Amino acid sequence: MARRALLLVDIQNDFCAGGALAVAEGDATVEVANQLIEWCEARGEIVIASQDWHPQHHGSFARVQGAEPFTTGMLDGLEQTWWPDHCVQNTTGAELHPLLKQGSISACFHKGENALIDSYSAFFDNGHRQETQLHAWLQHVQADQLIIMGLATDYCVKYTVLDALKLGYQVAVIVDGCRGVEMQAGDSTRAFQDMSCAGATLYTLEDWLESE
Ligand code: VGL
Ligand code: ZN
Repeated sequence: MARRALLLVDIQNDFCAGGALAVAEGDATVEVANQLIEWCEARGEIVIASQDWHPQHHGSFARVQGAEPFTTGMLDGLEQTWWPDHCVQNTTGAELHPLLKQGSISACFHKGENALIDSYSAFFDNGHRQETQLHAWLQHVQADQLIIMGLATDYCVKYTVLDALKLGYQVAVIVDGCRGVEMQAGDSTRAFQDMSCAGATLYTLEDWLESE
């Protein structure tokens, strides 16, 4: 039997208002997430989350590289954006948003723990060199359909969705549950197009709740 899981991507303080890498309207994703969590609770569907979880001196941090935040360079052979320090392990910034209904989250998957490489996808690092526990866990619970939303549209949501599709999951993306960094205007729109072209189905929360 097909099983579904709601995957909440990086709804963490540092990506929300007042955070180190705040995404415009990042907090607006929390209400959408809570409605989807309730929807899952009512149906006994699985809820899981990912957390960006960097060591203090992660190689993607501009400070570590002596670079200006939001410029780019090379990290371990891959093009890399240099970010402000964010989501440092065991700090408040790395915690899930306090208003997120976390009681039903049955597992949380950390990524970005290797200081030498960044990891936007919740499944693999950016070089596809190492895997998190996420795919194995989903296989174990026999989930083959994912509902994905969170932060940030143009980075972690996008790469998580693209990897999920490559791994064979059926993927629904809840568009109004996502917000983007938007380094360039239009990045979020292009990210949704990329996800859709790769096979994801895009829904608003309202569409999703009505279609089910
Ligand atoms: C993210 C930039 C750096 C994200 C994580 O969660 O989208 N973006 N690290
Ligand atoms: Zn990060």
